[in-house]
Amino acid sequence: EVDLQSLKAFVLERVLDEDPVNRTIILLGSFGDSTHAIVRIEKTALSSSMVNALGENLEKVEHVEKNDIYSWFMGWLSTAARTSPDLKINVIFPCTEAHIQKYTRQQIVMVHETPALYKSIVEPYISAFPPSRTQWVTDILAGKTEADKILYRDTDSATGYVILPDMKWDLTTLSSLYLVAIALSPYIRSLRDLRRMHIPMLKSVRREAMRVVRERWGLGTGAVRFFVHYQPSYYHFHVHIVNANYAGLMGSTVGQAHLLDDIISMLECDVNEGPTIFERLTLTYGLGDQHGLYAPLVAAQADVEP
Ligand code: M7G
Repeated sequence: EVDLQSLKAFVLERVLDEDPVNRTIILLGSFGDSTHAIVRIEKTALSSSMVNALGENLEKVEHVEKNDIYSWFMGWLSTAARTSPDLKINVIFPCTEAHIQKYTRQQIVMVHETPALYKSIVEPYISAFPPSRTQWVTDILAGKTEADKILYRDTDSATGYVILPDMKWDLTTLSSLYLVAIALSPYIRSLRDLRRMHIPMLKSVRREAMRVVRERWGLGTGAVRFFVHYQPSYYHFHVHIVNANYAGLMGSTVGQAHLLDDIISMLECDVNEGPTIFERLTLTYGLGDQHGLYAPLVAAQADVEP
């Protein structure tokens, strides 16, 4: 159990990544023993209540510069103004080498994954993950964790799924609303496994998520963006559901994010007998140099005619 005490005891080993635009920093370290922990720290969004009473809440300002009609300052909030949290902290403990790789700043290279490369390199890579990698998914689906957060559940074992807030979301800032829909079935590991028979489930995710965000948060039609990652971090099928206006979003990069609406449409257009569209497509995406697929896929690119 990670708590304030362990966070206070955190010993930094190195900074894995930092992003001044998103106001995040990702640290690798430990809570005093040899077990690695990743701590991701993000400055929370400004709450309107704080800004509404800016006059009362500002304790100190330092003047930086003035030029004609332009002035800029650094400001400090009074302790009394701190009614909402300053930081959102995500901890992965104990973390694996795969987590360290994922959160380490990386050089990206675009690769083409042909169906043949999927079969020879990617499919074995996915199959090699131990089930413990998606223990958090299993626990959610079994109702063991985050049970009080479930927003919708379709219990059909083949076509069912759950919708709940993504751990990326702070649960309050509507403009960065982030939910995730997770299929109950473990047999769809990624985009590559989607078939026409999954269309009803995909449409149901779209419909029910729209209903949930309308009923709970008053968001209208078209207010959220549905997408699927390829490559994902976790090979248990899930759909990202994110406020369409959320711009500062990593993870919606071209190549990695595939619109759910396009996926549904592609499956619907795919009326051929034989291998289905996601078995036939060459998929192109960026891979970081720390990714487990980087070395084999980059090496194989010489044989690919894009
Ligand atoms: P992904 O496309 O596999 O990987 O998405 P990404 O992290 O590179 O985007 C997995 C999604 O599940 C991400 O949006 C994660 O933030 C989210 N997620 C991961 N974990 C471990 C949890 C969790 O334990 N609970 C919840 N609610 N969401 C999680």
